[in-house]
This record gives sequence, C-alpha cells and structure tokens, in this order.
Amino acid sequence: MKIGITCYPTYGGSGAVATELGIALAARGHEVHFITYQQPFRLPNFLPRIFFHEVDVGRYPLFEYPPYDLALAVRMHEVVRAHELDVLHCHYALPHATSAWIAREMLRDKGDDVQVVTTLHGTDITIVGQDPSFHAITKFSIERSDFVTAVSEYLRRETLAAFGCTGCSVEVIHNFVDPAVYDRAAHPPALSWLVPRGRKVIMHVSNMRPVKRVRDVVRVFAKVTAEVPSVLFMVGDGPERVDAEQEARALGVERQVHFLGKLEAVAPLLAGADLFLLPSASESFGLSALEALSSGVPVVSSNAGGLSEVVRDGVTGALCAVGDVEAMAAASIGILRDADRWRAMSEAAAADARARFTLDKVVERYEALYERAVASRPRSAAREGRPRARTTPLGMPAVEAPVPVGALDGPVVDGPPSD
Ligand code: GMT
Repeated sequence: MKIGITCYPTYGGSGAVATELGIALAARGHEVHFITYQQPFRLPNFLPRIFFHEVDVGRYPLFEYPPYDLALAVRMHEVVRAHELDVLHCHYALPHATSAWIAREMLRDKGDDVQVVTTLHGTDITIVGQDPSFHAITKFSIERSDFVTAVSEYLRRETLAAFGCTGCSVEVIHNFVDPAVYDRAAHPPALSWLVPRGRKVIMHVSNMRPVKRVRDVVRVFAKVTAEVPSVLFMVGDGPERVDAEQEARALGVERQVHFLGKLEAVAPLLAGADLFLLPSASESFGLSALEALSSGVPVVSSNAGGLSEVVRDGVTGALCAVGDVEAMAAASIGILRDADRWRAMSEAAAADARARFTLDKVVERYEALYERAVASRPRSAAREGRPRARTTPLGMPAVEAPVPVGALDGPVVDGPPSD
C-alpha cells in the first residue's frame, strides 16, 4: 500500500507514534510518505520505501498568520496525485484532518480520491478541539474522516462526549512500543557516572508543559530521596522547566536533580532507571510511561485519563490522584525500598508492555484498518485509467521523483502543485 502520514514533526508523543508507525509500515513493505513542515524527529536518514515531502508555507507581508493548513492541503493533494497514495493518515485532528478533507475534495473535483484516516491523540480532543474557536471545525473534520481512531478508551469516550460525532465510529488502537529498543538488557549503563554509589535513579521524560505538573515530580522526588537516597533525571524541555528548577532549589535538592534537556534517544537512559514519575493533570495515553514499563521501570503516575489503561496499579506501578504528592511519594518509597517487590514489578512491567502494546500487533491493526479503508473506496475512473502526470510551470508533463529521507539538506523542491 502507499500511505501518506502527517503529524507534528517536532517533539511530542503523537509525532513519535506516527513516525515509528511509518518506519514499521515501510519495514513491512509499504511505501510511506511523510508530509509535514519538518523531517520528523524520530525519523533517521535513508530508510527504504520512506519519503519526506516538506510543506513550505509561503510568506507574504499580508499574512500575519501564514495559512499552514492550506499549504498542507495543497501538498497532500499533490503527493497523493504524484505517488498514487491509497491512504492519508493524519495524526492529531487539527489542522491535519481538516487539510486532508480539503485535499480529498480537491481530488474528487478531478474524479480522483483518497481515504482519510485520523488518529486522535489527546489535546486535539481534550483542550484545543474544545476551544470555541476550533470546536466546530474539529467535529466536522472528525466526521468527514473515513476512519477515526483514538489512542485509548478514555480518549474515545471523551471524543464522543465532546463532539457527539454523529455518523462516525471511533476505534481504539492503543499506542505501541518497540520491545527490542525499550529493553533494559539492550543498553549499557549510560548515567552511572552521574549517580553516587547506592542511590536509586528516578526519571521523568516530557515536554514540560503545564499539563505534566513537573513541580510535582520534584516534590515527590524530595520526599522519596529523604527516605531512599536517590537521583532525579529530568529529560526533555519546555515552559515549566524553570519552575521545576526553582522547586528543586526551594526544596534543597537541586544537586540531586539533573536536567538533561531534549534528547532523541531515551531508551538507553530508561534502561538505567529504577522508577519513572508521571504525575500529569491529563494524559490520553502516556507514551513515555509505556516506554518506561517496556524498559522494566515501574511507573508511579497520576490516574488521569488513559494512564489506567497503561499502568496496572500495584502490578507494574502505582496510580494516585492528580496532585497527591504524598501518595505518589509513599508508593515510590514502597517500591524502591523492597528489592524483591521492585524486581517483581520491573519484570511484570516489561512483560505486560510486551503482551499488550508490542509494535507488531498494533501495526497489524493499522494495516487491517488501511485495508478496510481501501476496500471501502469507490472505484474511481481516474485511478483506473488516467496516468498520473504532473505539470511543470511551462505546461510540460513531468513525473515527480520521490525524495528519499535524508537526501534533503534544504527545503524540498519537487515541483509545483499538479493543477
Ligand atoms: O495532545 C497532546 O498534548 C500532544 C500529544 C503529543 O503530540 O505528544 O500528546 C498526546 O499524545 C500522545 C501520543 O498518543 C499520548 O501519549 C499523550 O498522552 C497525549 N497527551 C495528552 O493527552 C496530554
């Protein structure tokens, strides 16, 4: 199959999921075209059957707000036509599903078509999509998608509650993890030089937005290290980092808290962790928690949103009320103090992640969904008979050569739109 994937390419769980899905699909023989404004951060160079099409938003003095969604729609339309894509898979509803709808309308105008699959990830439903400025277009774009998935049961329920979503069904396909990468045994110790002898390693990974409650991470840590000497590694960056740093100073633990900044590969770090903290106010799934569990790291988290679908309370970690720092600290101390309990939880975490969220099983579900999408597509005269040629500015027919990932040092220039 030929699949277009659009996501937010910078740091974030939805971009990570979309990219790893694309890589896995290409490894299974599909042709995958990423259509975004930047090469996705988890996409390495030169992978067979993977192509990257950059969306360039033209600048014009009149545009105080350059219309990315329109530029994306045009690029989607162009890539579908040039490469005969079967499916456009949008990760995060806004504006991706809206742009895909526009692109599909443009295709239909010329007797062509594409199937639009939208995966809802979190704040596209729980925050952004419910903003009065975006509610109607989010609902419309979800309803006009051919297939809609959500990354948790929680998010599916939220979607139906917030949008009603008449005429569409939302299928739950959980996020996934590559157990060969997130494997405790696969990485040599990466942080031991920063960890004084006998101390436990506690970790948090996030984009440090307010929803992650990073101050709570530091507060929990301060209570834990008073009982079980530990070191805290804060991985990632974001607007709340300074607050977390300030909290560490205020609680007198700043020398035990290391801020490592944004890092592309967290698996080697997780492999050396004893406990993962995720006290988020809201979390539709919690991909970082899953990556920790797969690495054999028990997770102490809030019970917000879909986290209870990922962390098994008392088995692979502990779930506490949002903001209940005391309970999170007590749960952490209980796990870290008892070596036998820690080992049992670590093993259960790695086993449960592999049993329920392993990459292969989840990718098969997306493949099956694409197959259903393609099977439900009306047969199009254009797709059957008309060869797809692109037109140069001078009106000469041109065939677009796909641009392999990594072959791009500057912006992608692969010709003007087809029409
Ligand atoms: O919705 C967001 O806040 C952004 C999004 C992202 O790109 O990181 O995060 C969401 O999607 C992830 C991948 O599916 C989930 O693991 C996160 O739980 C979810 N974030 C929230 O719900 C806050």
